[in-house]
Amino acid sequence: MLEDQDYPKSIQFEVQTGQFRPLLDHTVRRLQDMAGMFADQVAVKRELERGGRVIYEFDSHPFKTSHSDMVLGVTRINPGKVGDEFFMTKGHIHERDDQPEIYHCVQGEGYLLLQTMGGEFQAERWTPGTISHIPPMWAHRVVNTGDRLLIFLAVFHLSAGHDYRPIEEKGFRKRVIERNGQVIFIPDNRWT
Ligand code: M6P
Ligand code: ZN
Repeated sequence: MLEDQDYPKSIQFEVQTGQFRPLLDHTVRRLQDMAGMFADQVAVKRELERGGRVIYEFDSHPFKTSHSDMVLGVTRINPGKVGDEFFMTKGHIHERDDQPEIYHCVQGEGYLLLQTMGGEFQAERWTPGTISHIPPMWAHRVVNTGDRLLIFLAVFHLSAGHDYRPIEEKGFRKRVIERNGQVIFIPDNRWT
């Protein structure tokens, strides 16, 4: 006998707003939630005194069954910078070492940064329609380098788990900043 949760289900995704219906789980990340992740701490302090902006929001919709649980996520990163560094997600690596993920850029432009624990680094350029496979054991962060909202979908297994510590401690090898109107990558000095 199948249980209720084991029947196929569909939800609705609205491309323009980047929102699901029904919405089960919503998280807002403001500058104060990730203040240590930006290089320019003078700019961080100045921003926080003014209240701190919302950097990004994400919604997740777990499809739970009695056997295996997938999650659909959508993240909306605001356009903006802290100092000269573009708004980005905190970034994480999966707790389980056998768990990949797929990201799909729906709107906006930027980069997906990927990194192994051994320090291998890769950046994928994103435009609307880019779909990236994140293999197991690669940490991942998305940076919005455009002037509009960057919206991306994520598909992963609920059991993957989120480990934020390695990124909180050492960041990614490269930061994405604006210099003279250009988007450039500069090394994070914790890696040199
Ligand atoms: C995507 C998925 C989620 C993740 C979210 C925000 O929707 O990868 O699992 O939580 O982005 O990213 P982070 O957890 O790095 O803040
Ligand atoms: Zn992930």
